[in-house]
Amino acid sequence: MSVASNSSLREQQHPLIRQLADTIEKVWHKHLDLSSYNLPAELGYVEGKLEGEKLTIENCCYQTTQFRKLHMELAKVGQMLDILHCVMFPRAEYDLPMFGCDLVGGRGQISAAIADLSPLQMRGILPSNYNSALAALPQINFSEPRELPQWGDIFSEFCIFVRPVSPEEEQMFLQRVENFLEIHCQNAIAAKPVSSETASKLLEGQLNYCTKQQKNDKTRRVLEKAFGSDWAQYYMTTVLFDIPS
Ligand code: BLA
Repeated sequence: MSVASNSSLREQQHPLIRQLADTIEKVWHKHLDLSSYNLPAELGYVEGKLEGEKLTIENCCYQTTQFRKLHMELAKVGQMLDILHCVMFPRAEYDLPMFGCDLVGGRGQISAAIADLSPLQMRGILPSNYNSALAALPQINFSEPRELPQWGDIFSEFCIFVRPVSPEEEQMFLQRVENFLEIHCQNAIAAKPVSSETASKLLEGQLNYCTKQQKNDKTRRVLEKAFGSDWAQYYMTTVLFDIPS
């Protein structure tokens, strides 16, 4: 799916979502050698109805040497709900964490802003180069931190999950996600393939990550209400959090 076809929906989104979508694409294009990734044809652009409002979903997907899938999705439910979802799925041959980000807002207010570089090795340990780079970022505080749901044990100690309450906090979040992406892309392109033993552990970690994310009832409910439960299940397990083979 081309960048241009995403622009229409992007222009109607909450400004923070628009800015974050632009930032993600900017950093990807700056560091990575992007190849196309073909989603099943019927899933690039999707429309449904949720409580009488139109739900529109636009997907943008790439792959690279180090990533089996780079996925960014923008969704909009009438004037009620704006969503940005982004996940960078590493290939198991590289010891890289999972970048994930979700922004959910409506009526001018972002209610959930979450971003993380999540460890895939057992016992939740990030690769040491990530640990030191992330620990070196300036300390930031948000006035409304949010509590992670039960399945949220996949996230790292560097995870940010907040309700940004001001333009300043929105920009602080945006800046932090850009930092995460810069650190991630720079480490990814320098990464060397790992042993097959390590790769199978990383694969298991990715399986665990995707399985936990599939437990997000809030995401599921939006999709179920608009498209039915079978489609929601199909979408969550093939597009949002497909388990690698
Ligand atoms: C929360 N996700 C939510 C919420 C909605 C969605 C409506 C509730 C917002 C709130 O509580 O304020 C909906 N998110 C969607 C939909 C899509 C989507 C419909 O991406 C896609 C079409 N979610 C992710 C990723 C992360 C993530 C990659 O997709 C994290 C890296 C996290 N979203 C996440 C978390 C919550 C959330 C932790 C809060 C869940 C809770 O409080 O139970």
